[in-house]
Amino acid sequence: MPILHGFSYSNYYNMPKHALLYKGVSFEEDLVYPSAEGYNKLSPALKVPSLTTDDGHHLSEASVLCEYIEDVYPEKPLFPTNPVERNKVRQLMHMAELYIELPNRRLLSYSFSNQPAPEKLVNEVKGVIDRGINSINALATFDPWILGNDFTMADIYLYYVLTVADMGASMTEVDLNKKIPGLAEWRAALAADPVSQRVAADTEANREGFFGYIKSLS
Ligand SMILES: N[C@@H](CCC(=O)N[C@@H](CS)C(=O)NCC(=O)O)C(=O)O
Repeated sequence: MPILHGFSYSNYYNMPKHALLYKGVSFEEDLVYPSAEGYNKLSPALKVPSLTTDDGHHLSEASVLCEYIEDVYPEKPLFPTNPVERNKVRQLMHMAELYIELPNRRLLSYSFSNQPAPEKLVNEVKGVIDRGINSINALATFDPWILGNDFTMADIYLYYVLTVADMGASMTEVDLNKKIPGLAEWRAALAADPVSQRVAADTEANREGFFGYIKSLS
């Protein structure tokens, strides 16, 4: 049985977790924070999530785990078979990560400590998010899923990226729901899914543990 390492408050952890749950794969969860002794053996970059495969190999980086899960558990596919469509899914995942997740992530420490972020930083972040908005508007149909009829890994990826975008939004004042037509309805539909609800409940259950971990670092 594969073991998913990390903690539920991590939006990156929740991406492969949602994929495993969606596909009905049995897996173990190992609650671990990146500063744990020996974690570098699971993730050389000391990032959550990481995964130990059935045969004992350690993999890390959320998008890589998502691809691995698809390769090893092809039932209930989350990537199309057509190469162009398959790459559109990957394109959307990359764009969501590079232009929505990562800029907003630069504001997380300010959000966690309730401190205002420097204006220069907020402006830099907003510039990158604009690219993300244009990219998603160019590719997504939200009809009903991001790329059309089939629910894909891009749906899972963007859904959890938005968790961090929500935290950044208090500082950037960028309302993605207004800037990306269809996003709010799509997000509500996905939030109602039992897998999303299970992941959300686990995230909430880890809130105290996660903030205790953050406190222990300072
Ligand atoms: N590129 C990594 C990023 C994952 C990431 O940033 N995870 C956070 C938790 S949400 C983490 O481990 N942070 C610890 C740190 O940066 O030291 C991935 O795709 O898995």
